[in-house]
Amino acid sequence: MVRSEKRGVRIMPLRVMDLDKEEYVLPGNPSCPGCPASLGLRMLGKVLGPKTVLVIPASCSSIIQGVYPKSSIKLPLLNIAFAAAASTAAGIAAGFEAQGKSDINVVVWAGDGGTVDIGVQAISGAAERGDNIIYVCYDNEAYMNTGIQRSGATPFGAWTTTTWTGKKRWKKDMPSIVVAHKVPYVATASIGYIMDFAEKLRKASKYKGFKYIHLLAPCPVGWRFPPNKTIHIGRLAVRTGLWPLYEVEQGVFKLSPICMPLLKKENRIPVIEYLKLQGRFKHLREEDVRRIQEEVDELWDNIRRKLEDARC
Ligand SMILES: Cc1ncc(C[n+]2csc(CCOP(=O)(O)OP(=O)(O)O)c2C)c(N)n1
Ligand code: SF4
Ligand SMILES: [Mg+2]
Repeated sequence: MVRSEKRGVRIMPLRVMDLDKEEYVLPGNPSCPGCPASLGLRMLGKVLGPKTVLVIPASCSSIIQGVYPKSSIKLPLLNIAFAAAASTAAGIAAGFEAQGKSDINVVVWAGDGGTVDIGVQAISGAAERGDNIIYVCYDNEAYMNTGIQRSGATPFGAWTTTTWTGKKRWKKDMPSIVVAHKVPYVATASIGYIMDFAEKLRKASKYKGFKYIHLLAPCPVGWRFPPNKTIHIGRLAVRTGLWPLYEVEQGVFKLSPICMPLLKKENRIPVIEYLKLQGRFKHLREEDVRRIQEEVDELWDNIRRKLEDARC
């Protein structure tokens, strides 16, 4: 590994054969078919390995983990109140540091409700202090575990049980909020590109300080699509430009290689191709779809500007 202030951490690309053969999420757990949370957690174990402690606030994942004394997750795990996840992880990391155990990954694995709404003050505190943790938000864009209520991460237009006619507000840009704390590593990822997520997890583990990965996690139950389409929807989110994959390493914005072609509008799939596959968007009017498309095009104009600034 090479560490450089300007270029960030440079490591050899991760291959499937480099992943831990061990399964850290056991079969037979209570996740729904096609669940993105169990898939993401499975990959997390395979990248970070046994020297990992998980902190999980209330969410679908706290159901997937099982009921004490049984557990489907073969890693030390603390289930914690929503608002306390980042601060609890910070305390655990400080404890390990005091004991000279610097090789243990302390990871928060939290939903979007537990992150962008309820957990935000503890995240901000941990990020500002530079606490040595990895925070992963798996974003299924609603409070799924309690029956699909809208969160700050629910996108514009989406149906939830508390936005019957479609959400009227735009999705909260949590990765940018974390970037504003000047932490060493922030990245976006999608379950649709699982090896990209794996690579970003590995990179996060090489940095000391607060690391944040925001993982888009298409949920068949809440988004209303068949369970065999989780990966497809996760890829379409990226390829329409709705969910750009990027890293901000030591303050430097980098578009992930998968997304480079999307800088040209003609390479982006129209957003309607993503929206029409999901029941949560079936009520959208043509003008709603047009607004979403315009928002995406504007987002990519901003990305182009950011890349130009980074080159200066
Ligand atoms: C303080 C508190 N309020 C409400 C709940 C009920 N609750 C449990 S899980 C959950 C939904 C969490 O949503 P999110 O963080 O997005 O995770 P997901 O369920 O989508 O995986 C809620 C509201 C709780 N456990 N604690
Ligand atoms: S509701 Fe969605 S995120 Fe929750 S367990 Fe089911 S598929 Fe997974
Ligand atoms: Mg959620």
